[in-house]
Amino acid sequence: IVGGSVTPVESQPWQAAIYWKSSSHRTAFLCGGSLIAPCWVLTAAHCFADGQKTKANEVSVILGKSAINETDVMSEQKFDVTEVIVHEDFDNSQGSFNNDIALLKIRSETGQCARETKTVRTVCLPVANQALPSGDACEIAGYGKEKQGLWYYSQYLRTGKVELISQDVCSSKTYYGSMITDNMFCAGSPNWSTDACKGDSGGPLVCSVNDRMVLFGVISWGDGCAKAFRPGVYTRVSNYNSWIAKHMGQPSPKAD
Ligand code: 4AZ
Repeated sequence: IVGGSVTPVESQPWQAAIYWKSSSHRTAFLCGGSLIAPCWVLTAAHCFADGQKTKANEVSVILGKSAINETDVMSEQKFDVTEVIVHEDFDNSQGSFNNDIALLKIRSETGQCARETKTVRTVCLPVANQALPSGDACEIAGYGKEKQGLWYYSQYLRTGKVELISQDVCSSKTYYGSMITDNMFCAGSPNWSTDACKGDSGGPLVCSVNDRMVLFGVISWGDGCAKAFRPGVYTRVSNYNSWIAKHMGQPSPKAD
């Protein structure tokens, strides 16, 4: 996150840290994610597009983590991944990421899913096709870079405030033009100071609705970080309610 501030994981308790265990048994930080149900983390498809990284047994997840290089056994919960479900229509061939969404099924060594604590809890999903007005303020979080070009990631979980940008503005020529599909939306800060950056992908963009934090976006892509007219681009989660329900093995919820 560029331009944000360090935050304890208690304020983003759905934040997941996703790791990749290579064949040489080295563990590397891969992406962010969000806990949407006790056994399920929602993240970005492009984190696993490498083919190589789609093997569930090479992926692990830690919840409740405030510092990326420190282990706090009291607040963290560690999981293996039993399923990596990448969206069937994920497409990175048009210069952007369309349908950049994936689900991970998590299971602890003792066969459990996540337990709710002060540092670990699920985030709400939006109602299907729910969209908020442009200009509404939301927040993003992650362990990604604090500036484009730095060779290291943030040591601590950070959060930043961004405002929703209308589809018309973001797909105008001064912004991203035709790279923006209906499955994406843009968000940035008015002076371009705050943005997601490398390493934040897969993580949450949450907005408050009736005093509940709702996961409207998955951090997906952008041209650099915190550049003028190049806001962060997010997967529009409210387009995927039935995809999520189908893959979590639940009947799709009725619209109210
Ligand atoms: C990345 O490389 C990335 N400024 C994520 C978000 C943004 C740019 C790059 C948005 O993971």
